[in-house]
Amino acid sequence: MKKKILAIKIALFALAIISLSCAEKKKKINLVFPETNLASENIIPKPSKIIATNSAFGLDKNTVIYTSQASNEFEAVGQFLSDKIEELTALKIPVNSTELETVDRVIYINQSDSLDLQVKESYQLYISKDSIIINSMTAEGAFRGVQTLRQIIPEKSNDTITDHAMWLVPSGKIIDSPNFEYRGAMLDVARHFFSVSEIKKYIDLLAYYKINQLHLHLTDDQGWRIEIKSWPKLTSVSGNTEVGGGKGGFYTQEEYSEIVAYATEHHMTIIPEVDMPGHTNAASVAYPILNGNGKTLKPYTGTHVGFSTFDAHKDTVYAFIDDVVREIAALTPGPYFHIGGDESHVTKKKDYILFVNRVEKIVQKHGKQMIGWDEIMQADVDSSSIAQHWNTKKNATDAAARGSKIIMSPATRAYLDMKYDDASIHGLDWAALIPVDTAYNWSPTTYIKELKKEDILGIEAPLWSETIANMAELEYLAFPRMIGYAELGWSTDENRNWEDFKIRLANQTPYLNRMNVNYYPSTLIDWKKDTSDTIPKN
Ligand code: TNX
Repeated sequence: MKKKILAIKIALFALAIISLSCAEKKKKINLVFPETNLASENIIPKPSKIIATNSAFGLDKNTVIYTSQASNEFEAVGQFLSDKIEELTALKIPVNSTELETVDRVIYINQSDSLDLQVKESYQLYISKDSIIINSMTAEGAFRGVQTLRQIIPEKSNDTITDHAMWLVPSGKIIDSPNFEYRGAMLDVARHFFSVSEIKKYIDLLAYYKINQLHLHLTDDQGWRIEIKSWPKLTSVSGNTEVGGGKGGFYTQEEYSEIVAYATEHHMTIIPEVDMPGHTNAASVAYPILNGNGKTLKPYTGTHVGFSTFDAHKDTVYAFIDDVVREIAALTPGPYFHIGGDESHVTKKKDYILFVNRVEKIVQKHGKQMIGWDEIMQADVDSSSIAQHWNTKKNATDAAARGSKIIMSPATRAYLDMKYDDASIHGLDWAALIPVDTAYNWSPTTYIKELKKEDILGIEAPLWSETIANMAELEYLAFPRMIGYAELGWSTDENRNWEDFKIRLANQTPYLNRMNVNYYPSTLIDWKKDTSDTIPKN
């Protein structure tokens, strides 16, 4: 039955293409395109396979988008593509319109069960003179394919081929699949607060490079950033402080849901982090009963770490955590809840272990999978819980030994808050200086040689915000390094090469400028200056 429906779908689609290309032949038999080369386009992350056919698809006012009707999600991906084409070209491309009169060419976003599509994010992109077809099993895969397509639509139209503007998309075939299922960025909104609109802009930029996880570090010593209705003082008292004495801020539950919904539209998972038992001064200032360090509490706006802790022996603490996890889990469609667990220097080791063991049960009770910084592996955590490696190799190898997956965020390679070099105006340097090439030139698979590829869930680049207080400063540290981390997550080691990446990165400036991104203009990169030339391959 399923096969029959599929056959009908394919036949209908073929008919549409044939009738369109007939119309094309009648009207525009003479379209002659300059030679193109899909294989030398500046696509990031690098796709698994590209075969160029050296012609072009002419994107113009007579192009339409059709999508699979398998679910509404495919139509939403088509609408997303149409919106992005409009931002770039001002063309208004209809999606699933029923009026076929003026159609010359079609972009078809197709649900496919082809065995060549290995995982849900895999896609195939076929570009010919008459049609562009994106095949994928899921809307998520189609969305990743759409990002590739966006990257190969030129900034400028060609106005000499026909009597109206046409954007020439190089023809050929791209077969693509992610190397890691988890490709993340983390933003610390606790040390400095970032608004909903700033986070949305970060999501826009991350999604363009196929990042699929955004981890929000929502609480720390300096502030608590998410409304918890059953413990209102968390935000009424501790939502208003931040590093350096600024005004801070917090997300109401409605605003947080708005971020989650925006991420979902971009096929991105929001991972909430409530850091504990350390990094909890702000929570204890609001509710002193939680405090376990025996000291007098006051708001903290400095940048030291490791002085605060919850009391691991009080039932009230676990009742509090149960409420917090319950309320946040209810706003979280994604599978993960991050409990922090780092740098609990004033928690006794046996208390730390007891605490993590109990909190894991709470996270599981609310239907989520626990992630924690690598220290959590000192406790007796379940193999379903995930370690985020930032510092201690032994914690990562212990995680693998017990069957837990690992997210790779080694501070010396993947920390976006490290300075690029001595001239950097923002950032810290306790782990390393991380220039753009060092950020790119390592492998999440072999960085800890005792780990196997299967032990690793993926990569995440954390951006701690002690030294950054606004979007321009965030962008300075995140870009261009984040673009390299996106490639480390998606492309295989065999398919990555600094010399080749460097050129593709240099050619991101039209996009970054259009998005008004304050990227760090590293002198390691020969940045493309304007939109009329392309930095050539050697
Ligand atoms: C260490 S990395 C921390 C954070 C700081 C960061 C600054 C980790 C799990 N903890 O609390 O913000 O260094 O680079």
